[in-house]
Amino acid sequence: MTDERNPEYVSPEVLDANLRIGKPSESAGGATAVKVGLTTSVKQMGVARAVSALLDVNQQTGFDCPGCAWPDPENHRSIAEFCENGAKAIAEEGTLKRVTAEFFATRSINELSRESDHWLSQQGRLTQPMYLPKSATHYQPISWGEAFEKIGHKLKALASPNEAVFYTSGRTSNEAAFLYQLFVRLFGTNNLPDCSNMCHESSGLAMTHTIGTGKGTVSLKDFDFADCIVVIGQNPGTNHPRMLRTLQTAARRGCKIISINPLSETGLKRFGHPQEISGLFGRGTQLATHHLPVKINGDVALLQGIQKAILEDPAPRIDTDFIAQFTDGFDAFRANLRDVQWDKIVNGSGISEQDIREVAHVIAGSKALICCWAMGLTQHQNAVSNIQEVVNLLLLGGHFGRPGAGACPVRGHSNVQGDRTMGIWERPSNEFLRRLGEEFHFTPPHAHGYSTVEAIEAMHAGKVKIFFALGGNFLSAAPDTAFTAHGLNRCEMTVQVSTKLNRSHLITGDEAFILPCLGRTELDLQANVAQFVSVEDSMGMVHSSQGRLDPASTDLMSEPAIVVALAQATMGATLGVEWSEFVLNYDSIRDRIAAVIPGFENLNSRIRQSNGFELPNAVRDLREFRTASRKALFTVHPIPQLNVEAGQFVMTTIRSHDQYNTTIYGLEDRYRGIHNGRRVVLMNTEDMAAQELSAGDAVDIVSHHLGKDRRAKNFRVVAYEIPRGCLATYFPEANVLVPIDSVAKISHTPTSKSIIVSLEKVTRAL
Ligand SMILES: Nc1nc2c(c(=O)[nH]1)N[C@H]1C(S)=C(S)[C@@H](COP(=O)(O)OP(=O)(O)OC[C@H]3O[C@@H](n4cnc5c(=O)[nH]c(N)nc54)[C@H](O)[C@@H]3O)O[C@H]1N2
Ligand SMILES: Nc1nc2c(c(=O)[nH]1)N[C@H]1C(S)=C(S)[C@@H](COP(=O)(O)OP(=O)(O)OC[C@H]3O[C@@H](n4cnc5c(=O)[nH]c(N)nc54)[C@H](O)[C@@H]3O)O[C@H]1N2
Ligand SMILES: [Mo]
Repeated sequence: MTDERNPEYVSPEVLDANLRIGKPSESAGGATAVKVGLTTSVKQMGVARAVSALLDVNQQTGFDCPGCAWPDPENHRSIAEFCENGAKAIAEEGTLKRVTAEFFATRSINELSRESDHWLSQQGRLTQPMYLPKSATHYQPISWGEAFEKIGHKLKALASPNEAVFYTSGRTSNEAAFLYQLFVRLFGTNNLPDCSNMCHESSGLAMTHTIGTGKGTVSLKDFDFADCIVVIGQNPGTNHPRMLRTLQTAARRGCKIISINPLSETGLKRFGHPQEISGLFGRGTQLATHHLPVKINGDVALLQGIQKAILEDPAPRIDTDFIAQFTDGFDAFRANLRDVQWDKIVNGSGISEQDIREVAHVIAGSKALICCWAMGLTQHQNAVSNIQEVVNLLLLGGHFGRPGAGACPVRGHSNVQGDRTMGIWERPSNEFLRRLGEEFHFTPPHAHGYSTVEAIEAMHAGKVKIFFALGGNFLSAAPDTAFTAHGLNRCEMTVQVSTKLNRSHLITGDEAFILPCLGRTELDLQANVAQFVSVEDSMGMVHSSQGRLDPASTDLMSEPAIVVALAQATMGATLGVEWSEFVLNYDSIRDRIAAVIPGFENLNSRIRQSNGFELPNAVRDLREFRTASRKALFTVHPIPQLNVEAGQFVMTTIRSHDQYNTTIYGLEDRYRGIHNGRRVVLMNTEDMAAQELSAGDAVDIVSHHLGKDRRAKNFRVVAYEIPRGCLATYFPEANVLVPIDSVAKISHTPTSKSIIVSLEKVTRAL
């Protein structure tokens, strides 16, 4: 029996039998993107459902694409703002395949856990609530009422509310997120870790300290005025494909585009817009005018090199008025750069002094500079420094609070930014808690809760009894998969609110629940009235989202309804909180959001405007820096030195073109030329020769941290254009290698982009 409840935690570690390696593509988008997007949609949803869904996505009255948080253009959205990976995200949710009670009756969780992530992802939509009793081997159906009763009973019985952890992934709407954090705080804890802890946490904290806001400082229209755009540590061709259109428009105006990335990603080379004839059939527009193949985690060195080169000019082209009026710390910053030696910069970044000077020349000449970044900067030990160096670069030229310029952290999940605005955070500000408490007449808990990594450690220490997840796939997204699995196993109860089957349903506490919910694309009827929700994109635009597709099953609940039922089962009637009214009409939730969250005044009328509305942003709109000193801060950082021994490498973990985080759509990473497989490690050919490895060899990857080794078996070596000393492989297969105790300073984000590893050639029989 016990053996049956001890599944294997990670994907089966088997070599991909049919792996095929071709050449990386030279151009992104084009006819192939349309073909793949449409074929996937039709295959999953059938023609009628596919057409209906694709016509509705990101239209002013339709639903918000669950693909990414890149904003939609105002007023000129073409019919079906087409995006291959958006189409795939919609197809995954709109699929006709179903996971039913019979599915679970015939498969134990142990059997299911031996299936690959791809297989799990492709079984279709969850259709009814399921329950895994203590010691049982199979999930069984349960009614919604009974499920909430059991969960509520368990929550009420805890010795302290801090023994429960409430995770959120970033697809949750503002309405659901607001209710969820309200419930959790009324219940008595700030244990609200979220996917942001593993994503842009470093960006938020780095910017709050230096410029007084955790959000980006540009709007989409600023891209029309920029003369130089830096894209650093981000792969928009795959993860934010609609951004390529923005870059294309800028490139056609002659805007310089600088890519800083260890890999030369296809999406930054050329782009053919699928809605243009020339885009479908031509070679596409050249995007990046410069590409710097920085070493993994060489960004601080590189950015300091660029800044040093700018300041070394006898008449530096910097904005001295801005620096004098709006900033602090410039003298110390300049003194530090004077002392930094060029050989340290060149060694640290892997880029020659000449190439750095050339790019510095372009940036110094820019009158309106935008820097965009994503996970390539945020998931390192020195992630906060990485982002503060980007801020330094922008401050030098005064690129804040002026048209066409600013900081642009490109968010991942479609409402991850909104969830934070709604209060999903384990470290809420006192001001937020004060307003929440005043509106709902209670004293919210002030002690900080657990972040994602802290929650996993607390599970291990036996301090967490109940883990509740509103979306996401905590097990596979988190670092150190085996460690996280043991943590979840130690919980008494785990609950997953999900749309699709994933590994977090298989690695559970003593008792487990799967609560299936409506997705973005689906009609949400409450009391026979179609409801809509609101979301905030990466640039602070708030707009409505309303699904129209028939729900995957008649037994799904909406996320707001689930949160309300959970609250009622746990706390019964709460004075001053009209839980049942909230479900009947989401306007009543929005009224309370408007009362608590600055910038959301009159939400119910403004959300009904055709393009929604823009949240205020003091840096962008007023050139106001709300730091302690009311000045923007230059900051000084050491060039990081990772402890890499001979024969070891720094490895980054990346997304393929055919996945959404832990949901694996397929096995094609078309732009990188990798087909029919995912267990690959990309390696420089000179490193391969030095390690006596050939393309196609089977290797285990072993990570090394504080004397502890972790192993992921059976990867194939792929010769790739990547700087020496660097390796790349896919997330989430590699998460077993990410040490739980290797996190970014200040933000505690797992260091998934710089793992110290060695490769061991497989000698066992294959
Ligand atoms: N289709 C699709 N869309 C998505 C997602 C998805 O999985 N699929 N995920 C969503 C989410 S949650 C997020 S957060 C975003 C993620 O979007 P990205 O951040 O673009 O995703 P990653 O694949 O992690 O890519 C990181 C990029 O950084 C580069 N990189 C790696 N290490 C370094 C480094 O040390 N320095 C520099 N300069 N670059 C480095 C990699 O080569 C890669 O190009 O996308 C969102 N959109
Ligand atoms: N090694 C490594 N690890 C990483 C990263 C990395 O780059 N490298 N990236 C990190 C990042 S940036 C992120 S954001 C995290 C992602 O962490 P998560 O957000 O936790 O993971 P996802 O894979 O996006 O979650 C997928 C699941 O969400 C559920 N789902 C989808 N839509 C909905 C919905 O509308 N409602 C509900 N309730 N559920 C839904 C489905 O059941 C699906 O199985 O992973 C992090 N982990
Ligand atoms: Mo993310």
